[in-house]
This record gives sequence, structure tokens and C-alpha cells, in this order.
Amino acid sequence: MTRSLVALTRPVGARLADCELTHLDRLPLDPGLAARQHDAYEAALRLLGCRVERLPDLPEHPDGVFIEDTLLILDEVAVITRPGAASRRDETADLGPLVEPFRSVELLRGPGTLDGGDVLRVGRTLFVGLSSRTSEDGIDELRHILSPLGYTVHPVPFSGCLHLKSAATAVSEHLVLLNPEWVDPAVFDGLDTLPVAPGEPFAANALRVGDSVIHPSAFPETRQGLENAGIAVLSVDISELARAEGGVTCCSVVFETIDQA
Ligand code: CIR
Repeated sequence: MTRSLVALTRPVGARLADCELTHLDRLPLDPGLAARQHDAYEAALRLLGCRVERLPDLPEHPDGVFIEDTLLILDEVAVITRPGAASRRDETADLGPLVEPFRSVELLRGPGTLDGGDVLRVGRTLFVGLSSRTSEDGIDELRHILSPLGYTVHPVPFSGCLHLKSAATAVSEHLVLLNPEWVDPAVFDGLDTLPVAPGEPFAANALRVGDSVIHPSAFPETRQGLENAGIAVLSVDISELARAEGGVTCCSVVFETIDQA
């Protein structure tokens, strides 16, 4: 029996330029360049030990590449979400059979909504952002599924960005990288916090893989802060995906699996 890391991804779709945008102005967007950056992102996941499994393209869904919003995978269970943007709701349609080989599957049925980008796990605590995509009802439904498994679910108010994990991510089991302008550090009472560098407001989105993080190369000062805190950083250029309001967490769902030898 060996434990290994799996990263589920989706390809960049040809319609990426028609993506949802909430806090950003629409800029020209080259899906070809985004796809090449996405290839390099997947290579970074492999470098950190993940087996990357690309799920099918969703040609009708401009935001399909941002798989994180559609799926949570915890040790015990997978939860298929009910995304808050109507244009994204059907991105979950094919997920059940794709995820069943890895976990038992639960489904958020609504009427509430929840995007995976709002769910920050630290140990057995889930901090869940209350956002334009994630409602109180969605959080309640998630709590109903996860409380019996021993998870505590905390709603978290924040502002200034699309998802909670644009404002804060866990870069180790006890350290949260955050933008204190967007989320109150007191939310993470009992954990250590590290602020992003001044002038790099979008730098709080880091993807933890094992003992390292993948982090956008656009934020070198925050990278320095992470390294000073003892975190190993692998930088990737995701500038084109960032124009679609995407970050490094939202392009994959990473989890541990046990392979029977
Ligand atoms: C959206 O607005 O839904 C996409 N354009 C971006 C989603 C980014 N997802 C994430 O940060 N978890």
C-alpha cells in the first residue's frame, strides 16, 4: 500500500475569454497562452509529487478550468458543490462517476450555493467565506454533511476579492498567508498569520502541496516573506489565468490517495 498525491485538473477551454468577472475589468485574454501556462502549472504539480489527472474539457463552460470551485475532496468524502454563478452550475454534471473511484461522493443540492474557492481547510476546521458565490444556506448544507465526520465549519466574512482563498490560504498546518485588508486576521485565532507584501494584494492565494507551495511569480516580495517563514516556494507564471480572476488554488483539486500495490 502506498500513499500518493493526485491533482485533478481540467483543460483551459477555448471560451476562457467569456469567463465570469467580478472584481476585475475585462482585458484581452489569449486562451492559447493560458493553456501553456496551465501546462506549466501541471508540470509544477508533478514536480511536487502529484499524479495529474486531467478531467474532460467542458467546451460550453468558459470557467471550466477552475475546477476547485466545483469539488471538495477531504480524507473521508468528496463533496460536489453547487457553484454560485448560474453560468457555472452545470460544470459539476459529469463529476460523480469521475470522483467515485477516489471517495464516497456527497452532493450539495441547494437551494444554497457554495464555491470551493471559498473553502479553506486547516486540519479539521473549514473556514468558509461568505461571498457573492457562497451563501449561508450553502454553508449550512456543507456543515450538515461534514459535522458528523468531525469537521467544524466556520462562516467567514471578507471583502475585496472573489473568494475567501484569494484573501487567505494555509501554507502549512499552522500558518495562514493573508491579505489583512480583505480578511480579519483574528478569524484565524490560534494559528500564525503572515501578511502579503504591501503592493501585492492578490498574493495570498498559494497552493500547498506537501511541504511546499505553488505561488504566482508575479509576487516576488511575498515569496520572500514565505521563504523567510521557512516555506519552500515553487513560482509559476499564471498571468493569463489571473486575467480570468483565477489563482493557483482554483486550477486543481489536490488530495491523498492510497494505492493498493
Ligand atoms: C469565476 O469568476 O468564477 C472565474 N472567472 C474565476 C474563478 C476562480 N476560482 C477560484 O479562485 N477558486
